[in-house]
Amino acid sequence: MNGISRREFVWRSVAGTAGLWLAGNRWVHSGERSGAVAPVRPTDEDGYMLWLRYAPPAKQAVREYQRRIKRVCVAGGSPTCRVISEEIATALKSLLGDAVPVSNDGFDAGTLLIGTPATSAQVRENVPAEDLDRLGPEGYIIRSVKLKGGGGIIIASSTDIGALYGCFHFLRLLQTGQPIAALEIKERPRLKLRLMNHWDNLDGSVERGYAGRSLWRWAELPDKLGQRYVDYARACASLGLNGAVIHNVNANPRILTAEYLRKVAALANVWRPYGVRMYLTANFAAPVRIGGLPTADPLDQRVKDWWRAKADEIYSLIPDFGGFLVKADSEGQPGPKTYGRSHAEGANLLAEALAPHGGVVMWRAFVYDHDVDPDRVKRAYIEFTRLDGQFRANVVIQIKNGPLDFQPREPFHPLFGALKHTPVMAEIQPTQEYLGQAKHLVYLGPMWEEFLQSDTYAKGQGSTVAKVLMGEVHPYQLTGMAGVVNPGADANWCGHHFSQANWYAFGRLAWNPELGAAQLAEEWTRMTFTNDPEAVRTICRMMMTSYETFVSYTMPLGLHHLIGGDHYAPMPWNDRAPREDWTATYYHRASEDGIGFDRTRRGSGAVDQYHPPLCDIFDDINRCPEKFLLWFHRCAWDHRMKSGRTLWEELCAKYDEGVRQARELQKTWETLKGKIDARRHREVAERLAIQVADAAKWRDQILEYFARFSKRPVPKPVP
Ligand code: GCW
Repeated sequence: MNGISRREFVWRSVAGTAGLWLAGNRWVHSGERSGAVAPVRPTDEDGYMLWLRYAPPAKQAVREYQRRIKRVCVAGGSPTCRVISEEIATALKSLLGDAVPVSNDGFDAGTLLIGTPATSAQVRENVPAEDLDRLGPEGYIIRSVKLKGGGGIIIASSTDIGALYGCFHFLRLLQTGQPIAALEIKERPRLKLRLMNHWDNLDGSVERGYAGRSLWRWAELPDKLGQRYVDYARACASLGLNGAVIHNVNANPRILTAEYLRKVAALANVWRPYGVRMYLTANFAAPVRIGGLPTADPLDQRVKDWWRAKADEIYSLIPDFGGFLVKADSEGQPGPKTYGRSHAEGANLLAEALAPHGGVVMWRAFVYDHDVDPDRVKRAYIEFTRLDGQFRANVVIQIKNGPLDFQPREPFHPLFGALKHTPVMAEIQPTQEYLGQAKHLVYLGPMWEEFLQSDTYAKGQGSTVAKVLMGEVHPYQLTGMAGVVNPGADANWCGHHFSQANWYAFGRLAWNPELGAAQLAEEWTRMTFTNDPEAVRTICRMMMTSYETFVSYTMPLGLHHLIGGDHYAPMPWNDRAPREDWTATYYHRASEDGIGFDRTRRGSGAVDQYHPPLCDIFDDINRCPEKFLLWFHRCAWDHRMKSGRTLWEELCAKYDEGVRQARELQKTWETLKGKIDARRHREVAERLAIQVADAAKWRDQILEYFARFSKRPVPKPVP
């Protein structure tokens, strides 16, 4: 971090919260400018601190916290306990204005005690071990207790990592100004695997990365380990994320060589105290490419032995290695099909090698070979439902939220709920590949909420995707959520300051997929920007409308894939690509008769991959939700919409509305000038200007193109 200590960095960069001034080395509320120290203008922030700025909330809340937290006791001496002590000391000093003593014993009135039954008699006395056991190794309890002369607070877990999660939860309460007088919080993660997925390459580039180069400096590893690796782990742990796949799914097999494994192990050592476990992507052809074998056939004994030895080697360096993520037989990646073997045979090969060490295989369902079905979105379902029950117990199928590819809006992937005997986990994409990348302000919380709350009807009403993921619909032993994430080497990690919210929301949803997008937006805003109630309301409103706004000006009414190679700009005319299903015309099929992909029973029949009554609803043009209309239906341009308008008129209106809403975002942001620090305000404003211009481009180019088919005039856009 440019040679400054983290503590110093906190002071330098945390300023700028509404109503707060950094006076010398201390936060003061405006109006409380003591004569001794001259007030300083809010300092610019670069966004590096993410949601861990620890800026004080409202004065009244700070006073309450000062009264209740006089000292901290972190029981235990493990590296994780040291991490807890350091985090809590930094945070409390920043939040409360004065250092709070942190030690490893003592529990009297005014103490915040953090520990486990193994490390603290007071935890044993006040928090029954059975209660903690019920919450599992990563769960925790935060409880107010009465003590002689006042109260105390206990953060307890059965493990140090659980205590760290509890500690971050507690700090979130303080950062967002919540009361802490009578705490009784019990938390446990609803999913086991909560993983960052980086598509980072060994040359430092990032596939679909929009925030600079890769965070992993391969040339410097394993010798040089900067503070940024630590801060990465802090950010992950603060959300409850417990692992990272650090290498692209388009995997270079060299990551599995001894040279790279040493580098990987060094990172794993940094992250271990934070509970962030290391995972790698495996190139299926590695036995040939780096092992010198003539084949990678999963049933060949030499291949089995090679993977077994490779797994042993990895675990000798990284004893808590998590496992492999595999993209096989997809977009040119090698896989078992080359040898006439199935995805199950491929996955089981790796699973057998990892099983003795407790590792897992996350096998991606992102496959779409055209010999399977003419409709791309049907292919993965067909391939994987055939194999249900054939996977080893330590295999989990990783499925993108929708059946195509992270489009602005897709119905949920029909594989959710369809696999009874094979655990599944969700893959979502905070990196915004198709959602404005790091240029557009698009908060994906509402999109993911829509996805997670979708009812699959797999076991009758209420079988939401969230419940499927939690193993409550089919009893999965493995559960999880992965995010194709956005941090890179940019100062603010994510390119756009608001893209940080997508990392944040993903992490929190991986902890509990039933959390609401609005709540997460508010938490993030308060911690990242300000606790000023009016500003919080304004920012949250912007965030909550931004997703629908983006859909409106890019691909409303179920349109999808209206892009070209960069996945950013409109390209509905794109009809040439190495594969037909990489064009835009394959999907929208616009002609003089109408527009849309017929996936009804008269068309590709994709509707029947959904459980009743969904298949019937999607199949019926009058009942299909209009947001999915052109995904499932081919409609005449004069098709009558619920609004009374024709489809063409509705399309024009949607695009125009999107542009207007984008302008609204920009205008609203202007009202926040002075309420947050100038630098972040300006940087967001610059991007909003790009967004507004792009939104108009999307509208104009798409409508002009479709007008050639509809033969109807494009209404004059609202200026
Ligand atoms: O979304 C598409 C991307 C590819 C990516 C692929 C995948 C890593 O455009 O860049 O490759 O999906 O998910 O495998």
